[in-house]
Amino acid sequence: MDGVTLLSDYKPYPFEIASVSLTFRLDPAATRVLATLDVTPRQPGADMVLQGEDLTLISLSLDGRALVPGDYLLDETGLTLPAAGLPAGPFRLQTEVEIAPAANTALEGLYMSNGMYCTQCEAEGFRHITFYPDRPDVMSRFHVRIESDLPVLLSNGNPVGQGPGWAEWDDPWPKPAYLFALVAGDLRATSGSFTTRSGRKVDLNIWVRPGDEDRCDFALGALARSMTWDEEAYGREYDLDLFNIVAVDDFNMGAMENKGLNIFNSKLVLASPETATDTDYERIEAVIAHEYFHNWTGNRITCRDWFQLCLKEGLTVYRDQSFTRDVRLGGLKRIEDVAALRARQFREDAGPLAHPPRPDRYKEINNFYTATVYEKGAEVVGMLASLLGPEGYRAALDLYFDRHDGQACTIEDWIKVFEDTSGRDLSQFKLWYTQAGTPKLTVTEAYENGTYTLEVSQTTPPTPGEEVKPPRHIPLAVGLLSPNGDEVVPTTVLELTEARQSFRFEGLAARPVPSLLRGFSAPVILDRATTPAEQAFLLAHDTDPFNRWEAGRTLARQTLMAMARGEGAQLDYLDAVGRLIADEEADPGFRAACLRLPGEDEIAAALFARGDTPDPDAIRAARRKLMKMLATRHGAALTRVYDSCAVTGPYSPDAGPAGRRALRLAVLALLTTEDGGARAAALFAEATNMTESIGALNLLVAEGKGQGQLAAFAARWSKDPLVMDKWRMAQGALTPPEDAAETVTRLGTAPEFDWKNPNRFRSLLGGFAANHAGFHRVDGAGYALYADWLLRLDPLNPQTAARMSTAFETWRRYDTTRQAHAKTALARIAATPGLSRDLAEMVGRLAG
Ligand code: 0A1
Ligand code: ZN
Repeated sequence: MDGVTLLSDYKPYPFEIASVSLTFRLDPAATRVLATLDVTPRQPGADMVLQGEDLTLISLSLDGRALVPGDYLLDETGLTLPAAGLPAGPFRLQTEVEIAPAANTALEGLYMSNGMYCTQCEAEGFRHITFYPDRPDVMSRFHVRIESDLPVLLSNGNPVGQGPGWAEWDDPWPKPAYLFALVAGDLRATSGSFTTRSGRKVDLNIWVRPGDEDRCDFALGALARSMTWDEEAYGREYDLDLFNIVAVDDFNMGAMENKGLNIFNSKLVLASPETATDTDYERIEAVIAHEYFHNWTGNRITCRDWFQLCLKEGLTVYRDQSFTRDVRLGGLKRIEDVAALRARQFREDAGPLAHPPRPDRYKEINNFYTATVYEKGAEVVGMLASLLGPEGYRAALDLYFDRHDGQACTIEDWIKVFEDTSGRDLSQFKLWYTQAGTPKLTVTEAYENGTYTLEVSQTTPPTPGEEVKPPRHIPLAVGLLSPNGDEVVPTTVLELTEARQSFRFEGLAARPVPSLLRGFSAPVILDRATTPAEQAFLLAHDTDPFNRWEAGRTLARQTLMAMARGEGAQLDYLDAVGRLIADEEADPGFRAACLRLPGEDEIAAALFARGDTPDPDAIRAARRKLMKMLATRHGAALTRVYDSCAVTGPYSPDAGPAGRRALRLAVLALLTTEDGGARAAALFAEATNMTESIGALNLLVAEGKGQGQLAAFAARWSKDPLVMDKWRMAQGALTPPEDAAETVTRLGTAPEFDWKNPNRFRSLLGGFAANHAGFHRVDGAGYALYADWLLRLDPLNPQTAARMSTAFETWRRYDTTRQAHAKTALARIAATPGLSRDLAEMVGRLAG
């Protein structure tokens, strides 16, 4: 098939490369890379294929003998050495190539960012550095020499020598090329140390540009917390004497787990109270943990091929989510994770880009760093943990590390450790990895003579290329409450394996109220006829914090759906919110999560799922109207909360004060619909931290106000691009829809807007894509503008252009006028000559 890679075509690499030695003579326009590969053939008669793209070959030799063009084949994908010219035993292959890091705008391979050299090799970036088997199952020991006048020269592993203009590094752990990293620049370290529980002292450094050193302390603390947690929760220790983190300004993703030398997008390292929000702090801690945890789940045990990406990513996300739950407020974290899963992964699963956590084909692997691989991959690990219980899960993980350390593995290997430790057959469970789509559970119930029966049926709608969906193995956590609110059956995990099953609970004194899918025990959609009164009851009484929130969310969503169809608001909802505002016992962060209304995209998805055609303008109007109704009805109580829960004293990003600030802002969002923005303007004027400053500004912008505050903010922060990203994001995402496209155009054409930097591009265009009614404007102006920007970015940075194209994944939900505009925009992109493989694959799938 044309340009398609298939899982079923996997073949082991026929050569072993025990060690590789690299020398980099750094130069912005003409860097020389000399590579020496020690090769042992494993399969007689095999050609040796080395990937290499955009490399100028200077020389090539085998066991010291120079090769000439007739000895090899060179094309735009790489170099092939025919078997006939290769020795039968071990040999040494040497290459020299030239590359141009300063011209590398794709930010893949070796590139420059603000005068510093850095690398990004996952998934297939190493082929832009030198000729090499650029696949994760080829693991070798790397020795690296860097020659440059820059003061700081870093690579993986341990430093083994340095002098004026050079440094050498040696990584004792064999690794695939995607974990290679090099950094060179004028950098400053914030340093610390960590002693592992077996007594190894590890030096920790966070490297940043001069001037940013004062924003590294939080990240350094987060790293030490992660190291401790992995020892305690998984028994995993760090395995080198040095752990370096480098912050770079131009980066396509969040961060990268290169062995001993993590490279981070600077927005996920740098934090100070004045410049970072509570959410930024939480994210920084989670991503530091995520990359650190990869040292075992990803680096020591890696993936056999890129189809197995969720082996490392799903597990590592599960690990970082568990870490955050342990170090912050667990119940609230689960709520945030599920809200994000639904917003991104359920949306993906319901549209043209749906794919299984382990896909079986791709054109461009970079397009599969998705919510399904990461977040659904984590849910699948969480289901294994709840099916086996904490001890069973830990036993399986211990076996995984014992059995597979140093290997490149598959999902089959992973499932086998769970089968071997539990004695259970998980072949049906494996469908979670190999099939796309979100199962729907339909629940009916009966109560008679003290016996309560739940009848559960499951179906999964077809997804692109997958019509037949057999039943899945689903853990369904259930509790039962008595009518007076006591828990009569504590959480029990039911296992669904059939299309239809029933479960009986006996000896009950009265008909219970069920609390289903506690803790969101499986990534499914629950469909059960329920009344607003029952949801309000659960919101008040459920012992499971997730389900309390879920009940409130369901009430809010149903009210908003009804209002978007022109019906009135539900009184049960309005009253339940009143009780919640007054409930001083409940955690403030939890109350904040309950007070935030579902977003416009979530309402649109819910309407579409029940067969309606969502109208973005009606949805927006309904949401604003409901906020106003809440403010009118509960104004006095809201004002009391707002006035009484201000956080004073020195700033701390901990969950306690962050939750109080979140509650205050959630309350302010409601009050702002009624007070003309007076309180938000006052908060903006007096705020001493970014959480409140940008929180207040967001609310003003959403009201179509805040021009003065926007100008003041820009005047204060114009020299700080990461802070200005928040300013751009606010305007892209929240400017009222009629003005949004024009605002984005104005900001995007301003001279200071460096759209080639992915953070800048994402803040403005990603913000705009989240402006539901603005992006989906009925005249198609939103789609057209967005397509223009994707086409502008694609020739320079295909990866980011392709990722951002997912804004179009929901176009089939809307009316035929909007659909026609979206199709026109996608067709215009598809018809553009020279489109990257990344974006071409995405628009093909989006339009399909
Ligand atoms: N493995 C990293 C994510 C990552 C993936 C691809 C990249 O470039 C294309 C960069 C980073 C992680 O999970 O954090
Ligand atoms: Zn990861």
